[in-house]
Amino acid sequence: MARYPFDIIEPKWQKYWEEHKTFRAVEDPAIPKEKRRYVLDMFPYPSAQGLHVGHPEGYTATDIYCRYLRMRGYNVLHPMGFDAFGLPAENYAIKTGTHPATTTRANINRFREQIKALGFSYDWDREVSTCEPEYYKWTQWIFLKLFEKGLAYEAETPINWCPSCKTGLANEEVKEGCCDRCGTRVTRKRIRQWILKITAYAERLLQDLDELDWPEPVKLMQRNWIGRSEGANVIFQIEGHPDQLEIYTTRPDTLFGATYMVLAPEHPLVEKITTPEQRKAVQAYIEEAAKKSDLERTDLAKEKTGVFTGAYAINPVNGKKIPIWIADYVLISYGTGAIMAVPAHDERDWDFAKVFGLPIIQVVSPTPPEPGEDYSKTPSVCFTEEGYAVNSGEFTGLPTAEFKKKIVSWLEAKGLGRRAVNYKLRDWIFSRQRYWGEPIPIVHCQNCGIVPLPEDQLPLTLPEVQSYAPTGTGESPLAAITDWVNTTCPRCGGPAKRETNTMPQWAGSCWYYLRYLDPKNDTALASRQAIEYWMPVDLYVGGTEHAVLHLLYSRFWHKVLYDLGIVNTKEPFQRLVNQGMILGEDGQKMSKSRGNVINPDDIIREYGADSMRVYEMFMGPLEVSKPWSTAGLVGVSRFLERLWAIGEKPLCKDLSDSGLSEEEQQKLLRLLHKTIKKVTHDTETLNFNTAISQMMIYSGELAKAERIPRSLWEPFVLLLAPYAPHLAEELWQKLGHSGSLAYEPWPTYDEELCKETEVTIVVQVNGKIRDKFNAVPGTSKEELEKTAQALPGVQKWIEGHRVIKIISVPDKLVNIVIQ
Ligand code: ANZ
Ligand code: ZN
Repeated sequence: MARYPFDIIEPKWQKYWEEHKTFRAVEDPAIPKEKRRYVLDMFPYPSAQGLHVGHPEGYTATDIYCRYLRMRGYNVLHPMGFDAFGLPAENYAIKTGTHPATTTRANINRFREQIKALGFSYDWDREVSTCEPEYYKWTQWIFLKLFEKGLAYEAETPINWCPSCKTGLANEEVKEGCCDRCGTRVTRKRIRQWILKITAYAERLLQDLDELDWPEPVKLMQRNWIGRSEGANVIFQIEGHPDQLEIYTTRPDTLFGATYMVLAPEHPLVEKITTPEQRKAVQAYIEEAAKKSDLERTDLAKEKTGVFTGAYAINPVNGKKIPIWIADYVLISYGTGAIMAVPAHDERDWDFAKVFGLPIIQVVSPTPPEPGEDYSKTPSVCFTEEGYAVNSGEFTGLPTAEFKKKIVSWLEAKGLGRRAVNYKLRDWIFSRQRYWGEPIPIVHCQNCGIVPLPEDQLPLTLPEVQSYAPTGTGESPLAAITDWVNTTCPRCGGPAKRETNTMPQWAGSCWYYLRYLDPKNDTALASRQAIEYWMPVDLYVGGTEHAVLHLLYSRFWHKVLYDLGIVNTKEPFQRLVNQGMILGEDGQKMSKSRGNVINPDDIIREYGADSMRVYEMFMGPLEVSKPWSTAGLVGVSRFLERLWAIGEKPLCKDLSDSGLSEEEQQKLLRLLHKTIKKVTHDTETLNFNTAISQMMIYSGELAKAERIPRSLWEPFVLLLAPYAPHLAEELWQKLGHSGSLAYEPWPTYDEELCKETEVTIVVQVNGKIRDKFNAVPGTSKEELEKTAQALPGVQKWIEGHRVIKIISVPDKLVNIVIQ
C-alpha cells in the first residue's frame, strides 16, 4: 500500500490556497443577504507557549462549517486575528527588559504559522492585531464616543489592589480574595479611576438576551451577573434627627418583622447619627471593613460582625423604635447602602441577630394563618420563602405577592416609599496602572479639567519607556515619561498632563469583529456598507470562560455603537456555541505541571493536519469536554490512510465495472445516498463526530470494490473536503480536476435511495426481548403480529399462555402481552 504523503500534500495545498487567495471574502452586492454568512472564532491571545490543542477544536469546527457553506453557494466571511495586549508580555518585559511589542510580534508570528499549518480557510487579508496603532486608534476613538455620551467618567473609588504586583485589579482578576497572578491577599485602595457606565445598559443587556441563539447556561450567567431585582425603597425616620433613612428591600411584605436596621460602614449618615459613646467602636469598625472586598463581605458563610451606632429608627408601619447598626455585609454600592433587617426571613439577618441577641419576629407563615394559632414565639428556623402574612396588623393573612403590592401602594400614598428596581451589575472599572495597553486619550488641564483628545490626534501611541515595572503609587509606568506626560491642552493651549492609565485587556476584543469587516479603513472603524453587508455574526464559537466578561462587554459596546448609528444590529453575535474542553489523556485539565500537555506541532508532524482536524472533531460532540486519546488519533489517521489507498485504486466508469456483485452494487449506491444525507445534516447542525462515523462506514464498504466507480467516489471526496481539506483537494486532483474544490457544489442525494430496504422488528413477550426479524418498511401491524407470533424464539414463551393483547410499533417493535 502506498504511503499517505500528508507531509507533501498539506504544504502543497496551503501554498495553493494562499497564492490563489482562495478564501478571500468579497462584498459582492449581487449575493443576497440570505446567502451571506459571518462565522467567527474567538481570536487567541498570542501566548509564549504557542497554540494549545484546545484552539484548533473550535477553529476546526468553524472551518468545516465555512467550507461546507461555500460549497452550498454562500458568501462566507471567516477571519482571524490576535488579542495582543495583556499582562504576560508585560511581565516578561519587566523581567527581561524586552519591549512587549517585540515579544508579542514574535508570538503572533508563531501562532499564525501554527494556525496556517492546520489549513484553516481564513481570509488572511483581514487579519487584525489589537496592539497595532492602526487598530487601537479606533479603540481609542470608541472611548472618545463613550466619553462624549457620558458613558466614560472619572471617579475616585476603592478598587482591588495587589500590594505585590503594585497594580489595581478587576473583580475578575481576584480569586478568593487573592491576586490571581501572584497569590497575595488583595487589599482595597482608593484611586482615581476611569469607569464605563455599563449599568446604563443593564436593562437592554438583559432583555435582548431573549432574542439570542446562545447556550442557556451562558444566558443564565449573564442574567445572574446583571442581577435584576425588584422591590421597594422605604423611608424610615431617625429618632431625634432631621435626616431620613432610605432602604431597599425585595420583601416590603416583611416590614412588620424589621427588628433593626443596618447601614453599610461607608454610608454618609453613619458620621451624623453615631452617638459620642459609640464613636470609637464605629470608627474602628469602618477601618477594618475598608480592607475587605465586596466578595468577602457578602460571603454567606462568614461570621457576622457589626457595631451599634447608638441611634434608632422608627418603623413606618407600626411606629416601633429599632436600633441602627453598621455591618460590612451591607454594601454601599447596592440599593441605597442600607437595609431593614428581618431576621426571621433573611439568612444573613438571622445569623447577625443570633450573634448580637437581637429580636426575631415571625411575619411570614408557610401556610395561611389559622384563627387561634400563636405566632408570637421566636421561630426556630429562618423561613425565606414566600407564604402568608402573620403578625402584620391589617395585612395579616395576605399572600406574599398581594401584600407586596398593597404595602407599596400604602407607602406611596404616605410618601414613605416607592417601587424600585436594582441591578447587581456594577460599572466597569476601566483603567489599569500598566504599560502594555491602549493609552486613554484624555488630557488633564489646570484650566479646563478633563479634556478629550481631538479625533485627529489619534492614535495616541504608547511611548518608549525605560522600565515597565509598575510604580506602586497607583500610576502606570507611563507617568515616569515626563516628555510624553507633559503636553498642551487641546482646548486652551495651556500646560496639561496626559492621562497615564491604560485600558484593560478586554478593550480591544470588544469590537474586533467589526474591524475584520474593513480592516484597512483609516477614516472609520469600518464602513457602514461593510457593516451592513455582513453583520451580525451568524455563528461565534469559543470557550465558556468568556461568558460574563468579553461576551458582556462587547454586547455593551455594540449597543453604544448602535445608538450612535454606527452599527445596524442591536446585538453582535446572533448564535454562540461553546466548545468543550480537551483534557489530557489522564482526563485532567492539561497543564505543564501534570505533564499531560499535547503539543499540536508534534501531532501535525507525525500524523498531519488533516488527522489532527478529523480526530479533534471525532472525539465527541463539540460542546462536551473530552480526554485526548493517542489511540483515537491513530485510528483516525488509519482512516485517512485507507482513503488515500482508495484513491490509488484503478477507477472505473460504471458501478457495474466495479467487480462487486449486483446486490453489493445496490447496497453501496444506497449507502452513498444515505451518507450524503447524513453528512449534510450533521455538518449543518455541527454534529461533526457522527458525520465522520458515517464517512468511515461508507469508505469501508467502498474499499471492497476492485475498481472504484467515479460516480461513487467523487461525491464522497466532496463530502470529505470540509473535514480533511488537504487530502480531499489531492484526491480531487487525482480524479483529473484542475484547481481547488473549495467552491464545487455540495453533493445531493436521492430521497428514494435513502429509504431503508429492510427494518429490524424487535419482538418482546411481556416487555422482555425474545426474538427479532427483518421486514420491509411499512409492513402492516397485522402482518407484523402474525410473523412475530410464529417465530420459534417467541413460540416457546407464549405456548400454553393466553395472549391478552399485542402492542406494535410499525417498523420497530411487537410486544406480546400474555397471562
Ligand atoms: C428586607 C428583607 C427581608 C430582605 C427578607 C430579604 C428578605 P437582592 O435579591 O439581591 O436584590 N439588601 C438590600 N440592599 C443591600 C445592600 N446594599 N447590601 C446587602 N444587602 C442588601 O436582595 C435584596 C435584599 O438584600 C433586600 O431585601 C435586603 O434585604 C438586602 F425576608 O430587605 B431585604
Ligand atoms: Zn485647558
